[in-house]
Amino acid sequence: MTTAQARVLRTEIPGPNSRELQRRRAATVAGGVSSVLPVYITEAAGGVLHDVDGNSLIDLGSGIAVTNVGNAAPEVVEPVRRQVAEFTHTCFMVTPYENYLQVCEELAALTPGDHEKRSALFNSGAEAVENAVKIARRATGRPAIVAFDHAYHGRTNLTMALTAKSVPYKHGFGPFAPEVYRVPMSYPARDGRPGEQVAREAIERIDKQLGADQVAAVLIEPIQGEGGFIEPAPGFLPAIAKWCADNGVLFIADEIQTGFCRTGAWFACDHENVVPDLITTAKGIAGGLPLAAVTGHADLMDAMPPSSLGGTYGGNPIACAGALGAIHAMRERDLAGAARAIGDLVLPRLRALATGAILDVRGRGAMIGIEFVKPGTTEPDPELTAKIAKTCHARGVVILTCGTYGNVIRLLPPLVIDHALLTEGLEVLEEAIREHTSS
Ligand code: PLZ
Repeated sequence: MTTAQARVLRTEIPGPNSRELQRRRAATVAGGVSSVLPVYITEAAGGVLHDVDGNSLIDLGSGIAVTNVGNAAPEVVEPVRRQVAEFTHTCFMVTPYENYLQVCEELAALTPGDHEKRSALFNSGAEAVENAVKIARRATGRPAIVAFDHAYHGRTNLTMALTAKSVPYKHGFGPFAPEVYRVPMSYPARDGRPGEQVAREAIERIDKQLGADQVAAVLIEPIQGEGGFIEPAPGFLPAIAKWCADNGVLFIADEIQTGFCRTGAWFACDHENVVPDLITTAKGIAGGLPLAAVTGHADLMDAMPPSSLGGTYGGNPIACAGALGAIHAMRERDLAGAARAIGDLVLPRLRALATGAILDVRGRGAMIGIEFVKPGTTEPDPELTAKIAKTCHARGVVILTCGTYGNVIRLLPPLVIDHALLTEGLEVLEEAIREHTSS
């Protein structure tokens, strides 16, 4: 394993071998599946990705907030290796095994709130969200689910309905699942309003257009991910959570992107002491192995009839071994602290970039966004954003964009990233921003 934590550029990016693979791909992989940066990876470790042309790229995306513990983290690799040699699969619904229980024990201990909890394990974030909605509807006997502007919850039929953005996620893929209602989200950089005020507007919308007694759950990302790294103004989440509690509506926190130390706490809800009734997790939970969970109040979760939840692979033992290793690494290496240190390093530097093309630099811990606009306006500038990202890619830094308007660059480095490497990646980004904004 090449573990050198350095950026090495031996060819242009993508190099000839990647371009050749990309040609092969076109003849066999479905056209609807895209890659941000078609550089084909052979190995990865910590915060570096090695490609088929001998280049090493700096990873500021963590495979979309997954490899929080670093790529191929030894704490994940070793237990996974052991598990895969012992047994690969039995199906927990057929003959169970202990590490599924251990993951649920960890989830009970780590997720917000000290109430008694139960968890069910699944394979993907979307599957966890689907199940949280199933559980909420069955537990309350109510049909409606409330979601927010800019929300992202997945690409399956129900989660497409819950996701806000049409292109590329939804357009032409309907009809969508019914009984999903959308309300305004607090977006401080654009609405400039106190959190409580936006929450009141959202609640009034629900009360007037729907009626609280029809609502099974309010589903929210405590900091929105794909929608633009939107951190609601203080007071917004607690006000929504309180209304839910007062009205017998379940508060579901989708912490699939924000969870597992990413924002400088185990979960983003922790920052405002919000305790969700149900929480969905995935991504960072297992250091790169596919695993997701719904965790919630014991009475809600246990109200589901026998055999009403499950799936062939949910809580696969290899993924559970990965999760236990990843959680161990997060705890032992204090990766929540590491995320805060990343925020402390990155945010001031980005905030010092004086350009009228930046509307906002925001973030918590190692979940950081830069929103680009036409200078002097609030008009989103997705073209500029794409150009900056492309320049970073060409120089060997993997950077992702997001946002309803496609105008946010987001940084999601592995939490174990070497600070010298992170700084080098940042310098590339800063230079790209300067080049494309100085006219
Ligand atoms: N909820 C908050 O961020 C996944 C998706 C990228 P899956 N986000 C990355 C893409 O374009 O498909 C996500 C999320 C939140 C749910 C999901 C869905 O998780 O594991 O991708 O199904």
